[in-house]
Amino acid sequence: MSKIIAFLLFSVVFFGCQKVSNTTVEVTDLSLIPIPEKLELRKGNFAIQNGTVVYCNSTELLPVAGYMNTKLSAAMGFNLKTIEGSGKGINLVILENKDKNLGDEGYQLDVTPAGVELIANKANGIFYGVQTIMQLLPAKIKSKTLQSDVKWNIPCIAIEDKPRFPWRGLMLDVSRHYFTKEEVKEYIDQLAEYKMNVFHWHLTDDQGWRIEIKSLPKLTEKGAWRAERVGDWWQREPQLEGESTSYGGFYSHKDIKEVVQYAKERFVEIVPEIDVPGHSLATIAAYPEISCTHTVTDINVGNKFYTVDENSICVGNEQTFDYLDKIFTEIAELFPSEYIHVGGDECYKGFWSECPKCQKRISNEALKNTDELQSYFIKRMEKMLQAKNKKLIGWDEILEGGLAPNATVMSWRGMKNGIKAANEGHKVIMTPTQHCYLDLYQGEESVEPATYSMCRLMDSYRFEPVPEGIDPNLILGGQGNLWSESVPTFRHAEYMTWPRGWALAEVFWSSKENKNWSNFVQRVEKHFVRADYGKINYAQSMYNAIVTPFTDGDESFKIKLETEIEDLSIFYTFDNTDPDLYSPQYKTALTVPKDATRLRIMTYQNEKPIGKLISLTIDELKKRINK
Ligand code: TNX
Repeated sequence: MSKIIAFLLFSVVFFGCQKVSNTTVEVTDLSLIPIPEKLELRKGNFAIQNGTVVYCNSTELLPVAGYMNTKLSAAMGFNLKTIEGSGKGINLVILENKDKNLGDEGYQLDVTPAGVELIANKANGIFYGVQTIMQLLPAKIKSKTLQSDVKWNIPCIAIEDKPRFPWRGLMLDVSRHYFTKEEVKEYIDQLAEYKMNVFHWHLTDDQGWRIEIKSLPKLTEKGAWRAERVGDWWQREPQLEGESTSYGGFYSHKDIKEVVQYAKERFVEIVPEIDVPGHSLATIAAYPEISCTHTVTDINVGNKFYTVDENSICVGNEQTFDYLDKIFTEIAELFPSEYIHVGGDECYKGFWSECPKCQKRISNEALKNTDELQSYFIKRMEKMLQAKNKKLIGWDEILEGGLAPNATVMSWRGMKNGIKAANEGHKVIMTPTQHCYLDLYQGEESVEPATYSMCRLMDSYRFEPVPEGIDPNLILGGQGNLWSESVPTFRHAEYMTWPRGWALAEVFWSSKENKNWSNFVQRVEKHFVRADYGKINYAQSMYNAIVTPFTDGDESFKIKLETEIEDLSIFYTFDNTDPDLYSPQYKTALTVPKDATRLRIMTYQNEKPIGKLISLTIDELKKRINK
């Protein structure tokens, strides 16, 4: 009962003191992510039953109704009949007289015991309303097998909702590790359920070229395959002479068209990235003639190579631009997106400094240095894309040496470069590492798969994409980025993406005022249950303790323990036994007993163990102080 009261209170506080009537609905049924703009809970339910009809007032909505039926029918065990028109049941309605307030993606949902009415200006809004309906249904709806013991009730509710930002993205790097077409579709499906609308597809990098280019077949014949390795990234043994290149894969034109169509049905725009002029080792391996030294190399397997092996294409060579024109012609034809991402990040320019053709370009174009050579390259790429009716996006390094006139900047090295670009009047997508990098640790690193640096769920949730003093219209939105150096499987991609991706979905969709960390965490816990039914992996790192060793003023060594979320208790031992509810409970910074060798930590929620057992040697802890 207290949960219900808590939610009602929450509704009043966070939805502008609206009238909220008493209800029998459990909070479990009302755990919407992202949180809607306005919500009013009412008495009663609408029950979806065998025979419930979905009415569409426009043919445009038939695919949305079809999508909804596919999502619901497996668990429900029956199909929802779809009829054009209107009637008693679930009505999907595109407004003839547009409601300015709802914009292109907003919707209004009205659920009464008699029926459901979902209205919007466009099919996009209806699609997002359908996501809300699905999240209002019991968690078992996520199951792909029949759940016969469930009443498919939707609580009576009135919702008015629209996104804060037009760009709500996730990026997946399919170069460092390859993900199949089916996995990519699954990723798109998952992000769309949280009302995200951009899938940035990082298709090329030093460890693999993943898209068929018919006019340059070696890009995939050679560039898509490398020797198989499983060891730690950057510590791997390079490909050996004569070793088979059995690891990899690529997407054919047919595959790409299929994925683009799949994304379109989910109102997701795919922004393809071909990363140039750096991160191009796979390109060079396929066509050494467009590198500065023409050295023949193997595809990088995750061994150290930067500055030693060439991975920037030669910008002095005209042939480079002929090849790029071929590549981007096919890319522009395959992807309907108005944007193409050309990378531009971390370009090593050492080989350009030694290359006669690059030097000649520098003098012919009266450029000052290799930074300006990169800027020359990006400006030329912008013209190339414009001729194909596309707009250029690049990582924030494209600012170096001068920004191309109409470029959109993806700010990743913090927000500063995004701010700089916005101050020059450019559009910006904010993806700063400290909030948006889904490849980073999401909790105590000794109990996580190896990666580097930290981005907790809380760090993602507290992200504010619009810096003070910047015109908010120039900030298109933001994006979570999943780089896949240490992501060898799709299950692990899910683990790294959720729940941080849910936090970002709320940052990009919901209004600032409606965000609330502790309420979000409660909803996340409900979504864990939903993900379990959907067999979707996620991380529970938010339950692990935060361990911070420090030296006090008098130089004595102490350890602070905290939790990322509320209502957890921490128990610990120094005596080499596993802690439980009866071990010492953490209250204040710990002083390490003189001869202790190891600290063990366990968190509890409602007296039940949760999270992972953390076990750290005192030496490890000491080392962390100076890090
Ligand atoms: C930087 S972000 C990169 C990627 C790496 C990533 C690892 C960016 C534009 N470049 O190539 O995969 O860090 O976190």
